[in-house]
Formats: sequence, C-alpha cells, structure tokens
Amino acid sequence: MQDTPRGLRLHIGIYGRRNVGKSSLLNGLVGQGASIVSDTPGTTTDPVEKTLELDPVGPVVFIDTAGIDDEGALGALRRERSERALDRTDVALLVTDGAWGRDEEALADAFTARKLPYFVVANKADLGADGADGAPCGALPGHVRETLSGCGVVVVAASALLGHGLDAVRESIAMLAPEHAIAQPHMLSDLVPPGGLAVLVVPIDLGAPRGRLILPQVQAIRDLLDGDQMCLVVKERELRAALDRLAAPPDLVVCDSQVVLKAAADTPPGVPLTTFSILMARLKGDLVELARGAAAIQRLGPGDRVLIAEACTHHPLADDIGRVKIPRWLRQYAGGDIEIDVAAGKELSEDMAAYALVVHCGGCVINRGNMLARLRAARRAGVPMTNYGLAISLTQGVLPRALGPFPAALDAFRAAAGGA
Ligand SMILES: Nc1nc2c(ncn2[C@@H]2O[C@H](COP(=O)(O)OP(=O)(O)OP(=O)(O)O)[C@@H](O)[C@H]2O)c(=O)[nH]1
Ligand code: SF4
Ligand SMILES: [Mg+2]
Repeated sequence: MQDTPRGLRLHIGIYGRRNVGKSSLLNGLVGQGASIVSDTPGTTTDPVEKTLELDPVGPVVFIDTAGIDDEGALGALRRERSERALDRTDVALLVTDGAWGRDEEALADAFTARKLPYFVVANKADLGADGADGAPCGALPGHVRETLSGCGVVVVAASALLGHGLDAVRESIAMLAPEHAIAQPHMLSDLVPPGGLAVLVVPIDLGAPRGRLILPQVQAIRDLLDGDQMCLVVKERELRAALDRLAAPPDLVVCDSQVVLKAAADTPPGVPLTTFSILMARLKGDLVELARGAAAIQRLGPGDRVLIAEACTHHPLADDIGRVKIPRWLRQYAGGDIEIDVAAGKELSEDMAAYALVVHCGGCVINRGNMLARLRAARRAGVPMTNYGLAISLTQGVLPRALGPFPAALDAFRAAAGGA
C-alpha cells in the first residue's frame, strides 16, 4: 500500500497548543520517531508529514503541526502554516493536556467553520491524580466535556508517553473519516482480466426496488466498465441459458446471496463464483476476518446466543432477512433453538461477550472505517463476527465455492472451521 498516491490517502491533522504532546502522539500512532519531541515549547516549527498504513483505516498521511499559540513574528508565520495545513486535512485531532481555553475554542471554531470532522484528545492522562476527586490532570474539566458531548464531539483520554488510549484514537479517526477521503479498492474489476466477462445474477423479486437496481449491482457494473471489462446481467432463472449461449465460459459469476444455491448449481464448477455480499464485505470490511467468523456458525448449538447487528433502523419487511430468514437458517443449521437478539442502529454495543457469534448486515449506510471499528469491537469482546452474505452461503453449503476467488479468506475460513 506504500504506493498509494498521496491524493488517495486520508489526511489527518494534529493541532493544539505548544507542548501538549502533538508530536509524541504522532510518534505513538506511527510507532517510530517520525517527529521530534522535547519539553521545549515550539519544538515543531513546520508541519511534518508522515505517510503510513493505519489500522483500521488504510493508507493515511499524518500532519503534525506547530503549536497554535506560537509567539512573536516567527510564531505568526508558523501559525499561518499550521492553519494552511487545514486545507489538506480530512480529519482533525485537537490535542490538549487537559487545559481548555481561547486557543482550543479557536481551533474548534475553525474546524466547525470548515465542516471538518474532529475529535479532542485529552493527552497526558498519566499525570496522576489532581485533587480530591482523583481526576487525572490530563482530563478535561467536566463542564467542557459536557459542552463537547452536547455538540457530538468525541473526547478520547490518552497518554502518548505511555501509549495509552492510542487504539481509541485510531478508532475515532476511522469513525470520522469521510468516505470520499479513504482510498477505495476495486469492487470486482481486479478479479476479471481486461476485456474479460462477468455475469451478474440479479433476482427481481418482491424485495427488489421498483424500476431500478440496488447500489452494489450498479457499482459492480460501473467498476467493470471502468476496468474495460464486459458484463452480462441476468435473473437467476436465465443464468443457465445465458451461459449456454456463450462461446466461452465467463471469467466470473456474481450472484445475490439469496440465490447462491441455484447459481452455484447452474454455473460449471471451473467458473469462479461469488456473491455481491462477499464483494461488498471485501470493499467495506475485512473479508478475511468475516470469513473466519463464519466458521463459528458450524459450532453453534442449541441454547447459544447470536446477535444480529444492523447498521440502520429500516422498517422490517414481512419476510425480513435479518429478523426472519437468517434466524430460520441458523436454527435449521444448528439443529436446535438458538436465542437471537437484534441490535439495529448506529451504535454497536460493546456488551457482546455473551454471544457466540455476531452476524452483521452489509452496512450500506456506514463507511468502511465504521465497519472496521465494529469488527474491532467484536474482536475486543472475543466474539467472532461474520455477515449476512457469508452466513447465507455457509448455511446453504456453498461458502467454500463463493470464497474461491479470495484464497486468503478461504484459507482463514478453512483454518477456523478445522478447529470446529
Ligand atoms: N507525562 C506526559 N508527558 C507527555 C505526554 N505526551 C507528551 N509528553 C511530554 O510533553 C513534552 C512535549 O511533547 P511534544 O510531543 O514535543 O509536544 P508538542 O505538542 O509536539 O510540542 P510543540 O512541537 O512544541 O508544539 C515532552 O517532554 C513529552 O515527553 C504524555 O502523555 N504524558
Ligand atoms: S445492509 Fe444497509 S439497509 Fe440493510 S440493515 Fe444494513 S445498513 Fe440497513
Ligand atoms: Mg511538536
């Protein structure tokens, strides 16, 4: 990923007064001495840029800036450069050492005026108890925290010195990263040679919107056209006839998860086949981890608890996939009653440890960073996570085939399933 062009990287600006630990924070996140640190205020004079691969976001550029309170004529020049760095910033970190005054207010106002997503890092949280309530010096005063949270601004406590809170900083970056600023991998054009042909199998049933295709289907067509490839779009009923009419087999067949059994039966074994859901999981999340998580379905037994997680609160349909179909397939597969809860909405509760498995929706309303943050939350709770499409393919017995085009994910699934 080191060859990702700078323009495609998420730019993260680190702002704050002198000596609050901006450069230390950058070094902690980067894991190396990218920026010079000292207890002399004004150590960083010009913005320092560092490119790296930041888990869970992807390729990024960090911009470490000079203290916003820099004094004198030279200070004004440095301040101006720091302010110009705002033009390149996609997500801003406002670092404080626990104090909140005019400089912090000015920065927050500048971010808001530019509609720049930002969060506050209350650094130096290690400096020990400060007074009777035992609050660390690095913590912000209560009324400031309340005002910030009232405006929806996240505050993360950290100690750059001890390396504490850095995961929370990474996750907040991922949560706030605008979709357009994250380098997007291909959806499927890397799976088809130039000039090659993909067949897309799109069921037109009662669940299909009237008069149009859904976003993943449109995205797939566009990605193939961008890749100078061809595509043929058919319903599942016509798939076999369409394949019979071709002079040579296609390079890939992609189907909706709900018709994967029929599509797999109608597609000759030598032709790679996958589902839209698996393509979206690769684009949006971590396909390898979701494939590993799918193996946990094989271990489900009566009495286990499964959490169905949906990223939005849509109105459930009569035969809703998350509330009706997947629970039915999981229960059939496990051969007994499984307790199933549904969590719908923007937040995924940290309280997942009681579940044997989380089955997540495609997450069409959240960005990649948010999806990766959810995966990390499940990992922290020690609970495997998979998604709807992988779960459907597994319960239909065709997951290894559908993962065929993705050897790393298939290996991860097989390794995890081997331990089942
Ligand atoms: N106790 C404690 N000290 C810290 C922490 N982070 C940074 N420091 C110290 O604070 C001092 C300033 O750190 P820097 O990272 O240079 O701060 P800066 O904001 O980049 O400063 P300028 O470049 O001068 O604006 C150094 O002595 C650091 O070791 C922390 O989390 N806890
Ligand atoms: S896939 Fe999209 S529409 Fe479906 S539950 Fe998830 S966020 Fe909502
Ligand atoms: Mg510095």
